[in-house]
Amino acid sequence: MIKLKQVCHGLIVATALLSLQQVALAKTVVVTMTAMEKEISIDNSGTKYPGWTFDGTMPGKFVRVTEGDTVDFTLINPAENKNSHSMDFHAAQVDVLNEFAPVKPGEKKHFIFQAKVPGLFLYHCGANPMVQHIARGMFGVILVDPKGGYTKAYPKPDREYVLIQSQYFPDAENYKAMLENQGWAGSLINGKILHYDPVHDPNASQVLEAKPGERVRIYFANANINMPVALHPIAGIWERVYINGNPKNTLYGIQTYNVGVAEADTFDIVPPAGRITNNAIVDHNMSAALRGAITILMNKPDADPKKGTGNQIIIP
Ligand SMILES: [Cu+2]
Repeated sequence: MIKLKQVCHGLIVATALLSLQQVALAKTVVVTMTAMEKEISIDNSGTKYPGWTFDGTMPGKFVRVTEGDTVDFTLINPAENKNSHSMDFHAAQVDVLNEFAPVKPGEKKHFIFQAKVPGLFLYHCGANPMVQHIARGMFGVILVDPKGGYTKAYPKPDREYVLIQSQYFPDAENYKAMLENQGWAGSLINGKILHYDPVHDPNASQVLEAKPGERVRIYFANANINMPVALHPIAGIWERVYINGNPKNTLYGIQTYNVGVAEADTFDIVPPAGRITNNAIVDHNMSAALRGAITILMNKPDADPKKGTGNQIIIP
């Protein structure tokens, strides 16, 4: 009887220690972004566009935290900007009228939230007219890695890439056309038409790379204004799709997965071992593919070891 009590007591202590450890492991991640109304390039030949951006790039930076972490966020809107801007993190559960409120030029906004749900989430500016702020470039993704880490159900990938698709409206002032989905002339992948497709654009200098047989994980977000994305890896099959990037929502053996507007999902592909292959990751809605939503993944033994790791998870 005493022994049993001791065992129980030991278990309780161990459990308490474990939860203490989990609390201790959760960290605060400080994220600062500056709204920048500046000219950007929307293709591989340098075509200029009057962007509205977070930190000067479309998309904004890749934010990565672990489930349970606290995000300590500040948005700076410099006085030289003409418009109010805001931040809407889809990973946050807060008050739209408070944390996500617009910030006037010359002001800044600070808020914190706990990233309680694992997965891949869009973030974007929500200032009025929101359609224009997103179309002009104010979006990105935040990845909340599951606190359990890699498991059999969520295996460690060999390479990771972020791809964010959005629509290009050349008339940046005409937000009414954006609302009606009129006049869109390009599909942007990480801010550029045919960004990683030298097959269709001789000016493209980058592709995604992996070695044959490696597990390649694609974090994909749909930042379109009005159109879903039919994501398909030509000459391949998605080995798994984690809906919303959450390992609890896993599908297997998927040819095409429809990603709704403002949805972000995680896709694993494992190209065959022992041979060189290429995949073209496309939006199978042809109107989008042929306007720029094609990305080449090359699978070859001499794949650049840096690609799909570190600061090359979003290839510039
Ligand atoms: Cu904005």
